[in-house]
This record gives sequence, structure tokens and C-alpha cells, in this order.
Amino acid sequence: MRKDDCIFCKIAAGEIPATKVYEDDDVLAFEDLSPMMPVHTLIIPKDHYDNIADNIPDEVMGRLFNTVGKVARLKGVDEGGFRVVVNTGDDACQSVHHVHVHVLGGAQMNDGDPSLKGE
Ligand code: DGP
Repeated sequence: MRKDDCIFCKIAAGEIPATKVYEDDDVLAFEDLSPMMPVHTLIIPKDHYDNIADNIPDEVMGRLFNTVGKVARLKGVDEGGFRVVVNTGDDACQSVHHVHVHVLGGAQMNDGDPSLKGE
């Protein structure tokens, strides 16, 4: 299932280039275009869902979040620690409306600061 005007659907289909970190039949992990941390990788399901509240089937949700640990290991932040963020909707400043998990790490973060943008 794909949405034609969705940039992450185009990345999943290989129509827009991205630096891949991990890929299998169901999910793709790739480097964020505007990294906010030394490690900033996005994980998406290849099928289109607008956000995490978009009735994502359990199997897809499981595959999406099971990829977090794989990405953390591949990026070398599994031991030092990392943060997982899923911006959802306008209040959270979701800018790409294809559900994606941010995996952030590689430097010390603020305690309890939920902001990705430092605002
Ligand atoms: P969010 O605010 O949670 O919707 O984050 C969307 C992220 O997607 C943002 O950190 C920048 C990233 N991004 C937007 N367009 C592209 C793109 O074309 N390629 C890649 N690699 N990342 C993108």
C-alpha cells in the first residue's frame, strides 16, 4: 500500500535516494537528511501509514520496533544509549506523514527533554 505523493514511499521504492542502514521485506532504515545528533537514523515500514495511530497491523508495528535494536547495533549506539522518537501530528511537529521512528544517539542528550528541535 503506497501513497503517491509521499516522499518516504518514494524512498522505500528506491525512487528517491537515501543512505540505507538496514532493509528487509517490510521495513527500511535510512539516514536522516538533516541529522540532529551524530547518529540519526529513520525507520519506516515500506507500506504507507500516516502516523503511529493509523491502525498499523500488529505485525508491521512489531517489525518496525524490532528494527530499532538492529539499527542501534549497526550504528554502534546500543551500549552507550540512544533515544527513540516518533513525532505524531501537528503538535509534535510531524513533518513527513509516513510513520517513522527516529533513532538518535552518539552524544549526551538532555535529561527528559522531549524536543528534537531544541526549542
Ligand atoms: P518528523 O519531524 O518527525 O516528521 O521528521 C521527518 C524527518 O525526515 C526529518 O528529520 C527530516 C527527514 N527527511 C525529510 N525529507 C527527507 C528526505 O527526503 N530524505 C531523508 N533521508 N530524510 C528526510
